[in-house]
Amino acid sequence: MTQPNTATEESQADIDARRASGEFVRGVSGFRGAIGADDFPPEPNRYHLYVALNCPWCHRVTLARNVLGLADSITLNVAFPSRTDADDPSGENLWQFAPDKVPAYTGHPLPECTLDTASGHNFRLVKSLYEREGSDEKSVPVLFDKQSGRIVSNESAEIVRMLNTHAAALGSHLPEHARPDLYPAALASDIDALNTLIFNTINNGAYKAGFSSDQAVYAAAFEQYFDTLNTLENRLSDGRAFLMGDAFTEVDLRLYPTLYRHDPIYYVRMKLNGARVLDYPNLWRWLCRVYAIPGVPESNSLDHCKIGYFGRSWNGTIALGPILPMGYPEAYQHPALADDV
Ligand SMILES: N[C@@H](CCC(=O)N[C@@H](CS)C(=O)NCC(=O)O)C(=O)O
Repeated sequence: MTQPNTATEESQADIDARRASGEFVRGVSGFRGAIGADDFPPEPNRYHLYVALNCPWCHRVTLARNVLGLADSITLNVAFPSRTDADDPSGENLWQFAPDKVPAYTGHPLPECTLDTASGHNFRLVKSLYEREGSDEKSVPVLFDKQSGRIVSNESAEIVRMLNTHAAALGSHLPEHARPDLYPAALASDIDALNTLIFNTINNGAYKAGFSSDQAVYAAAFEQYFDTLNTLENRLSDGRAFLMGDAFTEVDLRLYPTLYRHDPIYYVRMKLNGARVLDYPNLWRWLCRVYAIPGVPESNSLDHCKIGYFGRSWNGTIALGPILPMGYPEAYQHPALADDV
């Protein structure tokens, strides 16, 4: 069995036994093509992303697309936040394109949701994109080549990296001096090391806590999650703006989707109620600082996240809080809230 890249995926060893014992174990993405390889040259207006906004892995790629100035040259389709139900003829738990669907939570269709506008088949399900390639995978995000009609990649960590590497050739509207370099060579090994900690204890750790049905697994994930929040809080205590220093990099981009979801969703849904991000002054100001970067607020929707995470929870009702000190995501525009805690 190939050694997992621990910054991107978790060990698959004894996966059936671990899952049977109640541990949530995330599978590994099978499509690992790359823009820049022979069959996928970097060109403007050629590539497309299929995402669900409640998915934190998709959030990585919508963030990269926006902050790298690629929103005009890489098109995007957004699946409905709730997957198919048990009575769906094609099966349960499948990502669907259903822009007319009306969630009880909003009482109106979700403006971000779209049909499949890229494959030329107007597929109802993401699964159909994979079936065309003889695969039984069904996950999002999917980076798709509109010219060849093929899936390039379904691994968010690698999609973020290739968009950063080829941003100019892919048609970024940002001049180089105004475009962040998410993976500067000089910081590469430090970024990889911190990515590994954050992937295992925060990004995937949240699922290990919230989706595992074994108390010991949950407790270990809970402890590691808050240990890492403490580590990051201390790391930011020297006044640095971002995790690697003055510049926003990939490690900030990969931490943000989890902390953005923590107070309004994970605190309840993943039973990570040890503390709010608001209780960590440096981390709170960092979260607000990232939220203030052009393109970041538009990269996601808390409504989609709430419908996706709570709509499939124990009784399907959507948690409305927090309301104090104020509602979310408005609170992310108020770094000073941490002063009053
Ligand atoms: N390693 C993948 C994970 C993607 C993933 O797990 N996506 C979830 C949504 S949050 C999904 O579609 N799961 C359905 C499935 O895997 O069948 C990545 O980072 O892109």
